[in-house]
Amino acid sequence: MPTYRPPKIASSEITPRQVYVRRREFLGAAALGAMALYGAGKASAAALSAVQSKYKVDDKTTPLKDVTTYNNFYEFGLDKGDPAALSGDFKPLPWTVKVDGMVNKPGTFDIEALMKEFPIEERTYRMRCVEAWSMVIPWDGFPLASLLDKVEPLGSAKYVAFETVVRPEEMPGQKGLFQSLDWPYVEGLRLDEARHPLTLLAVGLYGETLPNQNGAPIRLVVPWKYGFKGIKSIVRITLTDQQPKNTWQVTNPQEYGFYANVNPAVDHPRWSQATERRIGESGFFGASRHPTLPFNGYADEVASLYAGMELKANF
Ligand SMILES: Nc1nc2c(c(=O)[nH]1)N[C@H]1C(S)=C(S)[C@@H](COP(=O)(O)O)O[C@H]1N2
Ligand SMILES: [Mo]
Repeated sequence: MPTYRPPKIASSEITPRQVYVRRREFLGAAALGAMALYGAGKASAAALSAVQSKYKVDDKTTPLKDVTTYNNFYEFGLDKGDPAALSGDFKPLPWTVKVDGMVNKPGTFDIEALMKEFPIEERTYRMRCVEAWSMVIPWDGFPLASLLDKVEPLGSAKYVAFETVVRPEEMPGQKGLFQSLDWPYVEGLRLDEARHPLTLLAVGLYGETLPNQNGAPIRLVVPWKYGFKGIKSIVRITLTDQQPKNTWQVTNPQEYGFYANVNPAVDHPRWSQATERRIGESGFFGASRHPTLPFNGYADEVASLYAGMELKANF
């Protein structure tokens, strides 16, 4: 029952008065309670023993404080500060991920067991949001390919579909007075993209388990694509021969596509994608801007996946 659909634009770009007023009503006293809990949630972050990986960009990493307080996670609200402030009630453990569909060995896997089974690597990736800001984040995780190998995709599988948990009792954005997106949040990759060695299932950042606001306990990281492909708090992964739906394309197909490869040559209909604001860096004229690179700087590794494809049409 979507009672209210926001305009086809992120709240960071505009906050219509209607949304703003309803947000304030809905936050009310509950927000204060959640903020207190946030302190407790942070204290529960556990150290990870990760091995350094060769995947490491030289850019200065974004301060932890920015990585954990400037977030997009609409299940917890529309503003950048909402996920940190309102995710204190969320319980990331215990957790299982169901992997099913076109595979030989479907299964439901305990996340803590997977973290013991697969070596955890630390990889510093450039991350680029479709809203023209970016961060540089040291993620801890294992390649999605490791999990896919375990379930043995059938030869006929062509895509991988992902689904976020639905828990309105713990995720205030899922039961707000307004409906921002259709839940669950869903995403998808082509199977060759999913198997690419850069594609990571992150379970931590900066050497500690993932904070709730960053997608605890397990989220996708695909560094050559816009940030929205990085679906958080994953409960299901399904191998399929049909191109999966993805939440932002469903919400606004004119502006967001399936591929979402970072491309400075293809502007968003309402803003340029040529440069990006690097969060946590400030310059004399405000946050410093960096040129946006094709495939977010990962062209050498991934451009061949799209050989012969018209990238303007397949945005
Ligand atoms: N389930 C879910 N996953 C999500 C989102 C969301 O709203 N819900 N936002 C996406 C967007 S737009 C971005 S930019 C990244 C932000 O990840 P970060 O907060 O860890 O930087 O998460 C992505 N994954
Ligand atoms: Mo984003």
